[in-house]
Amino acid sequence: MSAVPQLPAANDPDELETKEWLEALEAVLEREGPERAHYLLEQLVEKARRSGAYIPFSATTAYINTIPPHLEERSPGDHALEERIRSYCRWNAMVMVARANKNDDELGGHIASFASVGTLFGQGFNHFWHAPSDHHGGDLIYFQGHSSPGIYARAQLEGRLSEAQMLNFRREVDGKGISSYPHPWLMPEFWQFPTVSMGLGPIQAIYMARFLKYLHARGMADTANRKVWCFCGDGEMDEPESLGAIGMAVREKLDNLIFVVNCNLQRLDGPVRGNGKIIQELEADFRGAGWNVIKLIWGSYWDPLLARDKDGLLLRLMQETLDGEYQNYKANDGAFVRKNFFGKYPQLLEMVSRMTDEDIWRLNRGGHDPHKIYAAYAAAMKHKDQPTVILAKTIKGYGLGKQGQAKNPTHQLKKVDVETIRGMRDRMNIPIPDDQLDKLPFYIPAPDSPEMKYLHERRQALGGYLPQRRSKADAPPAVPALAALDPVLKGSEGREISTTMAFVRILTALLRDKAFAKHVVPIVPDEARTFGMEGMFRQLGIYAAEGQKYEPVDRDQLMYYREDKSGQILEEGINEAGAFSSWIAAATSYSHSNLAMAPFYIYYSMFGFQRFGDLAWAAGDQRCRGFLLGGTAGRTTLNGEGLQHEDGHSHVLFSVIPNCVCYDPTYGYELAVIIHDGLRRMLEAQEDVFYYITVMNENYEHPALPEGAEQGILKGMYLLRESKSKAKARVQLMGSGTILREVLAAAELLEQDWGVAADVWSATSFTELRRDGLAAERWNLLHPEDKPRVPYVTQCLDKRAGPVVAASDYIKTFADQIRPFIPPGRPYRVLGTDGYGRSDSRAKLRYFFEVNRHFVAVAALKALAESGDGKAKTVSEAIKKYKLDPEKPDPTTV
Ligand SMILES: Cc1ncc(C[n+]2csc(CCOP(=O)(O)OP(=O)(O)O)c2C)c(N)n1
Ligand SMILES: [Mg+2]
Repeated sequence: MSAVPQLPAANDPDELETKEWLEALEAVLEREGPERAHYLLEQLVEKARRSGAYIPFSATTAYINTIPPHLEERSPGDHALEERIRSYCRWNAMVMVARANKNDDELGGHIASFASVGTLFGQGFNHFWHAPSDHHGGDLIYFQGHSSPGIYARAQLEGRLSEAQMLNFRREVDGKGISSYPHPWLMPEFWQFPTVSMGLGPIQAIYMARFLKYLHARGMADTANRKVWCFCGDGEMDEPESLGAIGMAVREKLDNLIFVVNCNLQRLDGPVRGNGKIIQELEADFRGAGWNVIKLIWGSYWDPLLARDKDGLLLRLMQETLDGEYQNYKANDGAFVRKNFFGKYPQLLEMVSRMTDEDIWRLNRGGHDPHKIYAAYAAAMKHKDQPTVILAKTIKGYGLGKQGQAKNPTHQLKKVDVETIRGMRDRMNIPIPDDQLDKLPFYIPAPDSPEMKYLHERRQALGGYLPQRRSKADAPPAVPALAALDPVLKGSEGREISTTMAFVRILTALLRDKAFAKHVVPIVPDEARTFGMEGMFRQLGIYAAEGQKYEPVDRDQLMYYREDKSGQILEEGINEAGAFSSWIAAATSYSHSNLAMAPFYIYYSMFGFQRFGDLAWAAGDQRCRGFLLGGTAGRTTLNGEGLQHEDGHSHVLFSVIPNCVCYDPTYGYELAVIIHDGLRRMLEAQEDVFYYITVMNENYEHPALPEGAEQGILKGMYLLRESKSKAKARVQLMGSGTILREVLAAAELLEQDWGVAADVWSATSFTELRRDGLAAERWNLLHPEDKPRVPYVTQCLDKRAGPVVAASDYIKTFADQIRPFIPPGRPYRVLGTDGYGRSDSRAKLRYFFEVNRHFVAVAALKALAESGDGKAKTVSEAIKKYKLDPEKPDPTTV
């Protein structure tokens, strides 16, 4: 059969002429090959266009396999044994889910999705996916999350999971079970990539493939033969993240990336595109973006029919038939398909007249045909300069019979009836006798059976078992000593700088350490100039796979925009989700490439968590190690940018991620101590934490590191200003970020204007303070008779008298976190920036949000009045003196 689909036009005015052209093409194809044919066609189209013909672009091809049978590479495997292994995996996956749901514990799980993707996985495991070994860095596989039961089933066959673990599917609390979906947090030696929040797998896989190229280009690792495979559902492709970065994969020529979309035509509720064709739609999306698209629609049983389809009528029917109809066929039987599919054209009914209903039922889909899958994978492996997507047509609930196959509710099927179980056993030839079927036993062949030997042989040939995850890098780089950051620790020496500038200085200092420098990965989303990092363009170079093929406009300047094949900076453009995915790839490099890196992703804090929150959660799950710098942070510190820029809550949002360490520092030395300790924890101690640190753009003078402050900085608070006043009335003021400076000013006012002694604490992290307090409180609850542990906040404040007032540039919830740990009987008053931001000067905004020095002072006086050390009248006087309007609107309402 020719490689060119010969779909007849509906109304062909001159069939003979058409035939002649097609024959001419056929001749070229035969004698000179497809490349020449392609060239001639392009010339024809070009000529027609230039002569004024309107030729609309079509990104789709006929609804048949991209690879014609005669070009299929044959699998060298033992097909019969592979089929046995696949059947055992399908069976055991079903058993695992069904048994987990035998009781009424509602544990859940999915059978139908793995049933559809099982053959696609099987071929990967048997022939394509390398485990990390001495000869290979290991391929990276993003498994479709909710098909995890099938991955477990295979690991059980391989002897990597015990029956007890399988029986404890989704029962993790006692430590014996296995997780619902791929979660590195819960199974750190097994799963690599959390994929089950749909769309996050595809975008991460793209950036991972690019990161492997980056490591290679920089000479950090040999990744030339490593591939990234991403399996996703056809329903999943509706997530914006799934398709959002496919253009980048083309620009970067990611031929190490293979997407496999499991096109079972269904999602959770029903068909993905009942009225259309998802494969055609995705073909257009990917082909239009420039991907190599391999459609894997029909299985081998169709080949003879298609070969006989000389006039293209079968092809036409395939094209006309909607996904809703295709789904319906597979939920019925051969007779139904004969009547409703072939029956649409008498010639086609005739074509299949000698086939039995069983024969018709056996006409398989490409995604269930191991030969066709092998051919598609082999072609994808060889393809150069483009990423490949394989659009594989499958059947949801494949093999689940009348109860589950291609039915709309099949996604959630977890309790299988006796008929289904018996049917599966028979269809898959599982050697379990009738009288044991109700026990739903797993089936594991004997260790010396041909199947088991083959299974292990195949994995040994590919370097070991998958999935597997590395928890530590073998040789992380030595972190420079804290003294390396002296330029920042010493203070700004009279100059006014921002913490963002201090950060850039810290980065610069780290880059001076030759051995360490190459591990630093600066990542920016088109915001380097905002943060004063443009100097690094020239110094480090911007990674560009093709180097710089043009003369940059600013070439004559010191800090010109330098792109380089081995550039170190990842400049991601206006794409926070992509830049964050890039950071994840770098922050998990210790695991996937045995190479510890120190990624610093700096971005507008407002376009942080609230933009990529679910990816941040996935970053925690996969034990990322790296720094996130929320730049130009704070509701009133980034003054002019207004409502959609001014961040007053990112700290609250990040505080929900258990392994994300959060800081809101004020001074360069605080930042230096925090970053240095972060490097120590993440690179040297290899702790599975990552950091969220806010940096600001307000300029002021920075003092030098006070002696002995390091521990307090890291724990979350330290005494910054001790009042020399002998006054009886005393307050404890706390502040973070730039608002700490308002707090310091308030302390002066309190002493000068009201004779109140004010100690000031720099609260580098209300979040870490709360975590410390909660841990102590929890321990005390469970050890009621032991000496109680005292939260760090309590320890600090116990030593000093007076009510406590805290202020930050974030919503009140942020500082309020430590309320339970304020020593008993001490009033605690919190100031924060609740409400929508708006543009104005910092001074105006701080008045508006009631976090300026005057409000801090008034709040302190009010707290003193309440605790009996002051008078309400003094508060009124202060309000008047500082010209605070008592009737001003509540900032949360305007
Ligand atoms: C972001 C997100 N939204 C919703 C879900 C819940 N969910 C899990 S599987 C599924 C349907 C998946 O359909 P498809 O991608 O076609 O995969 P299939 O099971 O058909 O292979 C849904 C809605 C999820 N896991 N993630
Ligand atoms: Mg689907």
